[in-house]
Amino acid sequence: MSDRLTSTSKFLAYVLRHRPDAIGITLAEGGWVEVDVLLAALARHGRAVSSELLDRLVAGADKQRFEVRDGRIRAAQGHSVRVDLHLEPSLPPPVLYHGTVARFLPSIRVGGLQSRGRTHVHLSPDRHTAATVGARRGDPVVLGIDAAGMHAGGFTFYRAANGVWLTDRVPPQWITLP
Ligand code: HQG
Repeated sequence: MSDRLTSTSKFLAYVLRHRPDAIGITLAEGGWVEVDVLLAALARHGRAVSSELLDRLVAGADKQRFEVRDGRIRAAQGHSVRVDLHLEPSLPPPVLYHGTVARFLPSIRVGGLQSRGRTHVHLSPDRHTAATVGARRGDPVVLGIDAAGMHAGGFTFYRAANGVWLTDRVPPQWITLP
């Protein structure tokens, strides 16, 4: 991605996940906003984005952060503002992965994985993706999650449009620590 695409993608993720008020918009049910309303608000706040650039961002191969449907757009996941994405509960693969860093392990050992500032804990379908997520914070550590066991134990899983798996929390007994 070009620098311009990357910085715009990050700013849009910030607005649509965390701070819609930063450009004076509110998110509708499901976290959606009209594309026209979004583009006008971005322009009003000195962050003009053309609809061509937005299309390239949404189609962008890298992270699929956004979903567009019926002239509306939303972040696929990662929210801290309270939104209900109306995702259907899904049967997870037997094992999922979580990328983190060593300094969090003592606390994860005790408290399990918690959603922290976001609405859900984020889990990856493969080790490589999890390592990339962990590497945002330092030397990555990949944890295995017994998703089959959790699911059998009554935990609900959701698959976001971009393949990220979401669940409310992961108690320590379901985590394989290094
Ligand atoms: C850690 C990116 C101590 C957890 C990625 C993580 C992802 C604990 C951090 C998405 C803990 C939360 C989400 C506990 C969890 N004690 N630390 N009990 N429980 N943690 O950013 O999963 O670029 O909210 O290990 O690709 O890192 O934004 O979650 O390190 O999909 O599109 O607390 O963000 O996507 O950090 O990343 P985050 P995450 P984007």
